[in-house]
Amino acid sequence: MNYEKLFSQRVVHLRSSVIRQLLAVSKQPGIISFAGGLPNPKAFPVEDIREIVNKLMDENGPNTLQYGTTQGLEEFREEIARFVGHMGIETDAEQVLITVGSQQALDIVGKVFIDRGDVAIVGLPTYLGAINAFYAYGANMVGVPLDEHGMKVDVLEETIKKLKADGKRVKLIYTVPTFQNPAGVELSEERRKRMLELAMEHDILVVEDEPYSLLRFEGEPLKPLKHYDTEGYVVYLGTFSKILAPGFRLAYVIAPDSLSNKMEMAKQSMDLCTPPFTQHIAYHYIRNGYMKKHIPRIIEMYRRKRDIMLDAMDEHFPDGCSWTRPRGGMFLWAELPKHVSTVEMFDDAVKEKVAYVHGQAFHVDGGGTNAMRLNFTNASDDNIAEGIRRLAKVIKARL
Ligand code: PMP
Ligand code: G9A
Repeated sequence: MNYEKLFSQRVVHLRSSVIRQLLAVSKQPGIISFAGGLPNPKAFPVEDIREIVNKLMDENGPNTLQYGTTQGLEEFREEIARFVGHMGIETDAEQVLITVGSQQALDIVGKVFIDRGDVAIVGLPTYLGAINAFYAYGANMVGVPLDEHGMKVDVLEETIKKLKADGKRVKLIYTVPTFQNPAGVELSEERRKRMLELAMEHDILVVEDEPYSLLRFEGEPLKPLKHYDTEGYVVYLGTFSKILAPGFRLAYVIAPDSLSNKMEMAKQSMDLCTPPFTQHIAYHYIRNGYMKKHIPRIIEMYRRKRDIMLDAMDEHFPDGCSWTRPRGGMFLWAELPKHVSTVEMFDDAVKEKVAYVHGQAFHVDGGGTNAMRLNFTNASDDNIAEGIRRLAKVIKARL
């Protein structure tokens, strides 16, 4: 059968994710992987979950195994509304839509907003999963560079004006404001406000994707853009993947009712509903105070791992390399001398049994050729130090 003849036009826009492909490489024996954005398995609260599941089965078993509403379990949505209230987002259960990971939320955003050729503005670099989700709907992705304070809003303004002058339809700005994936940087308060102002001035949606904001090792929390949003320009995406367990595939979108309804319709045809089973567990996890105790434990572990990685890089990486020093999250971003291609170097690294994601994967403009993203949360403490030694050896050989 020749499927090619039958494929829809949409498949042209489907791209395979380098990160997903690398998960297989990471599983090779002896490899120390800084590639995938995987939480540390020791950060999964296995015993607490066992306790909650037993209790749920005793008290409410059949209910957790039934279909649920597309919007999500009502008491869980109410709990989430309270949870984000502590971060400065004023909302209610009606504005909360539970999704199968925030990856699904990105897909829903694409489905609801992007027609072929519509512009989505993203960071240089930005999260690969968002690039692929928007690209699948035919988005024209335009990049705006970041520095240590996040997306450069002056360049953002110029970019929007130019795109509009060229007759382009700019639909959304995608941002990961806190401990950005992949660069690890934070969008400053001033820039958050300016980004929202620009969105309002030019009638563009802001998609604020915040998986990492609660994994803060130091510094004062900044308010989300959604906090400043009185007019419904911001769609906020949160997830339990990094503060509970990615295997739950549980996340949420906060959007004004009219938009939330449209997103709910888009979700109906994808999966009918997010698994009620995991929603019930997560609801108990937050409601009964487990989450409050758990997050500080993850922070302590990840802060230590970040420090081990930074210390090892200070010791072993050669001159001419630079890297970010994230104050939270799961990633740092390293740049090597311009002539070193991290795509070409990857095979050398795998031979030395260490893996990373090359910078180009996170660039919509072909940039990032001499950069790499390093995840510091998944490997054991000893392996972080050893992996950095191996990586430094590979880089030195290239230089
Ligand atoms: N957005 C960003 C910025 C991410 O880093 C990730 C996961 N690495 C996701 C979305 C998807 O997360 P999930 O689907 O597990 O909620
Ligand atoms: O496993 C995934 O695809 C989620 C992690 C994303 C990342 O590494 O950025």
